[in-house]
Amino acid sequence: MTTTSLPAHVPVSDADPFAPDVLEDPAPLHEELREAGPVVFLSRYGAYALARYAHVHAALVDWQSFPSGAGVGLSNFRHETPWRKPSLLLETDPPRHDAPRVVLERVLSPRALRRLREQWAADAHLLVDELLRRVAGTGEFDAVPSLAQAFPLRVFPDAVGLPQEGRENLLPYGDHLFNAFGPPNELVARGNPHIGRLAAWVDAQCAREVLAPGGFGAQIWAASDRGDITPQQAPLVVRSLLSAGVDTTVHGLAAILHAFAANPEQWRRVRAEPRLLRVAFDEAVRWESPVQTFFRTAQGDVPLPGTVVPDGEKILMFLGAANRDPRRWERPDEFDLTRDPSGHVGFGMGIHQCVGQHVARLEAESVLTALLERVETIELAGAPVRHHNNTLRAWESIPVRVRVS
Ligand code: HEM
Ligand code: OVM
Repeated sequence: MTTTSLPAHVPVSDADPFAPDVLEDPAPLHEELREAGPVVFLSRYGAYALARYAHVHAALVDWQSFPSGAGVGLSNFRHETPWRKPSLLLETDPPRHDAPRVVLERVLSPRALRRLREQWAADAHLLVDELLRRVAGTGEFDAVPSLAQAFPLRVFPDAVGLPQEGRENLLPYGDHLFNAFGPPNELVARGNPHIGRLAAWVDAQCAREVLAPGGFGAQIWAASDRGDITPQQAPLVVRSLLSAGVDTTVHGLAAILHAFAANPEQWRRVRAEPRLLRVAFDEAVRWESPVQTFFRTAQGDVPLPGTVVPDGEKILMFLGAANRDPRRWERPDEFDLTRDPSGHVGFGMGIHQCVGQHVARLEAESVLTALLERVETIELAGAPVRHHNNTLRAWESIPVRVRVS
């Protein structure tokens, strides 16, 4: 960006939201952007930033002015070729978005998930029992591999109907995909050598013959038999599940486990009042915002407070900053089970709002319910370590100590 192309009337920041120090702790940048004004121009990327709740919310619900079809990463599909075929959900606008969306809403509805409840509850009890037996001496373990990764990897690929072989590709594929929404920095460069092989495996799993009967994948193919979507669309809809369904829940579970370990009094509270668990996961998603950012692209010259975003320019929405905007939330930095977190934008808002959120909630409820029955206290047993990703707020390691009842 040259100074001649700086927009008038907008505060300008040369900060890099994807730099390692910001990924380590984005809070200082979030506050800076929220306080600078409703819209801030990011000179490094030539993109417009929204960090206040009201404006992030307004952009999310106005898909006509802020469409997704030119990509929800920094890359502008009007000018650049996407690294993979665009998603029929995430990277598509109405009317093309409608049919795939209706199909996935049906396959992942709370009603449809009822048949998984008992199985997932049993799986969670088994996992927690095995884990607590293994750590019986000290009660110490790393909550990331032992719970946050172990549970989704145990239940989600089965629910989709994937074969056993190659499941280890799911997390690295998602990690690269979420990095690729950001700029082509070091994180993306490190994934590039592997993504051809990972993407080939993911694409191959979307074929009808590969997917076990009864699973989410087979149900998507059945929807194409009914004519709800075309047989050409079915594999790409399956790909959305494999893209968005694993890393998100791993880091969502890590977020809630970290939230409780760092706030042991909140665990005591939910032990006393287990019905608080329902709100706990949404409060953790608000507090941590496992998906931190998504872009949109201005359709026409779009007026925003104090400026006009020219047609075709990228807008970066800071979901994590909106979810801690003091204009919207009291004591926003506190993980607090007595607050009402509804209205948070951690799952997005509007027509693209997370279609898998009931799956994520059921996974969290299964694991936390199993823990609640056995674990009296939980606390940090060491310094947790972040995993850096251009889009995801993630943990590499969360050492915890539990006392078992
Ligand atoms: C959309 C977050 C779990 C599938 C979204 C969006 C967010 C999000 C913020 C909106 C994207 C946008 O507006 O551009 C999360 C978080 C999760 C989670 C924080 C876990 C804690 C899941 C799961 C699945 C899933 C488990 C699949 C089973 C999708 C899909 C979309 C989406 C397919 C695109 C929907 C559309 O464009 O209509 N998610 N997600 N997500 N999510 Fe999730
Ligand atoms: C998709 C997709 C990929 C990544 C994330 C997402 C958060 C969706 O392929 O549809 O939603």
